[in-house]
Amino acid sequence: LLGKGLSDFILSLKPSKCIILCHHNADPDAIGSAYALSYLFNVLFPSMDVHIVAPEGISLLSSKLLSRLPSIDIYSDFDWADLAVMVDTCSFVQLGSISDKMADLDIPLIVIDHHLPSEEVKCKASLLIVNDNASSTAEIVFSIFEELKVDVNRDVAFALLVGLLYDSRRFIFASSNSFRMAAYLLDCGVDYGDVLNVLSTQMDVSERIARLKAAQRLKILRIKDWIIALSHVSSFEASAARALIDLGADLALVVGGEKELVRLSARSTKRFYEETGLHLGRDLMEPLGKLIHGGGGGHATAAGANGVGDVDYVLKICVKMLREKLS
Ligand SMILES: [Mn+2]
Repeated sequence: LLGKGLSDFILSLKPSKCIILCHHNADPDAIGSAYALSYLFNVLFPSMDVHIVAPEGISLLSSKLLSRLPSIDIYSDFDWADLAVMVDTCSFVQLGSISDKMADLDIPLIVIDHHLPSEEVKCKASLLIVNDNASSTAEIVFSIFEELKVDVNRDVAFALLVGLLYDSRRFIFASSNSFRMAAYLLDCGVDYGDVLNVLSTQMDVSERIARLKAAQRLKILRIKDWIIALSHVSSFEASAARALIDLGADLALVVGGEKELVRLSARSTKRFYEETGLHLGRDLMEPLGKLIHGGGGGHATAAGANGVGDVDYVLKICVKMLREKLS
């Protein structure tokens, strides 16, 4: 039993100061989970001091989440503690500036995560609460509340639901347990619209203009049954390529950069990769990078290259290679 193990372990230690550690650029799952845990610890161990430590800062969405919660200090370092709890963080490297300090520190360490811990963390941890089937760390933390029969208040419910939605990518990676948890948290009085609001981001104006320009300058090419979209922008070529995929292209090639130095960003749908076997990094961007006296590479459906040449030249070579590969 996760929760019982956790509370028994802490009770046996009688710590006076606990730090809850979050990974670099802590995301809403890490921060939501840390917030909920600090609440839980305050209820269960009122004499224990609890500090949330995010050594490499928190993400923009996390600060939006925090602005909706009762004010709580987030520290960037700590001088002393006699218990450490690492949330949503599976290696010490993710702790950035305090990673060495943590690796050398000799205090009990509890790890709560939905990623499998690194060997180093596994060796160091006194207690591992890890479930890689959980959608999020928030889901694990919620199960601890449930098991220990500690009521979540509306703020904790809000923080956990934001964490769950963020990491499950709004229920794309979710189990029946995730839905049960969400239903329970909504019944605590959380407004679902508010949760979605925290997670919605307005894209930067220059990025939106780049995407629109990519659409305006679009050339459409059919190779067999595939729709290929070609375009160029001065910056945000990767975002523009993603946007063209959203518009309906099977493959998008967008050149970015000024004058002779160019960057090419390629994106394809999963279906394009599955049916053609064309790996954008290996089959297209790597050889292209060499041809344009630069470099290239990447993943199967997302890759890039940079080098020398103008927009038309680079796209022409790329399309020629594409025709050869697809025929
Ligand atoms: Mn997570």
